[in-house]
Amino acid sequence: MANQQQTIGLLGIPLQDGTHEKGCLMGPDALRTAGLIQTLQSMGFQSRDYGNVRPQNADDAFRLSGNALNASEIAGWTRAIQAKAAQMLQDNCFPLFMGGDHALSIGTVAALAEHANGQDRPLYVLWLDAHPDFNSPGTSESGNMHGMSVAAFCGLPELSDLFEPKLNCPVDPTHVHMIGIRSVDAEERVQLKKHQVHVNDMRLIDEIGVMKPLQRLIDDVKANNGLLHVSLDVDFLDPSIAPAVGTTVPGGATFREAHLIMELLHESGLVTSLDIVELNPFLDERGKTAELLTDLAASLFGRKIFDRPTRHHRNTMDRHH
Ligand code: 5AB
Ligand code: MN
Ligand code: MN
Ligand code: MN
Repeated sequence: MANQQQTIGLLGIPLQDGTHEKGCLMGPDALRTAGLIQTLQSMGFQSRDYGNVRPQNADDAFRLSGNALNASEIAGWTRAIQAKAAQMLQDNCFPLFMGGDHALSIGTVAALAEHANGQDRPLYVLWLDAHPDFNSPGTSESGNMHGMSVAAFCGLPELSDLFEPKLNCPVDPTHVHMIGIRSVDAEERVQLKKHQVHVNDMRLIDEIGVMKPLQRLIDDVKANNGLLHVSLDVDFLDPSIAPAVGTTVPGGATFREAHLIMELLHESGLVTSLDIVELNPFLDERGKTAELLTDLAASLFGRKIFDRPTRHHRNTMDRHH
């Protein structure tokens, strides 16, 4: 649980082997350039930049059966990311992972789930994305592994060979809540239903807004004394405000919907880790996506437009003075 003394640890993950669109490897440096670290410091947080992680040596002979591009590279990245994340957790940091394509969450979430398990607490995941990323090598048409992250950390057997040693603590798929979904593959749809993932699609957001689905997650996490990881894919946002991503889908979250989610998450005091992924600076317009992501992170860590009476009193992510 983030508390007032907790240092925010930042890890760059310049991974792009999970996607066919090149440029995500520059994501961490674009976030640094946009002033993410300085912003958090100006809000009163201590921070520690762990630099950029390098992948472990991939085994050339490694293959997953089915359609999975760069599987050995992703396995090498996953192991390196798990090790770094475990170190950050050991240091008692609040881990903030800067991607890099979304395949990085295979490693970050695996490490976080293991850490949660060590505290006898369940890990919940808020997946903010246009896509559910619940493909496996048997269902994926593209073979791109950034579309398989959730399936991997939920322990689907087709992806289990990515992990060495094997995945100890798969995330319970019913603890994964997705918001922003608007592009689902046919087979993926079947798997999401089968595993009872909470999919809040954009149609639902159109109808009832973001507050109710988010409150459902918050209630669930509180009731079960869980840890909460937030994984923010740039394509969650509408492409008009966040063009710097290879997988744009029209009809995404608005500027205020995204900020409201972050503000409510802050007020909940429940968030214990964050991924910011899929930023492709090569596709950005004068840094505007990187700057928006920086502002969203600031909202998550407690930046407010104006003071207001809070609904909760457990503002554990408040800055210290
Ligand atoms: B992202 C697609 N479902 O599997 C696939 O950006 C897209 O991390 C995956 O959400 C998008 O290739 C992966 C068509
Ligand atoms: Mn994604
Ligand atoms: Mn996506
Ligand atoms: Mn449960």
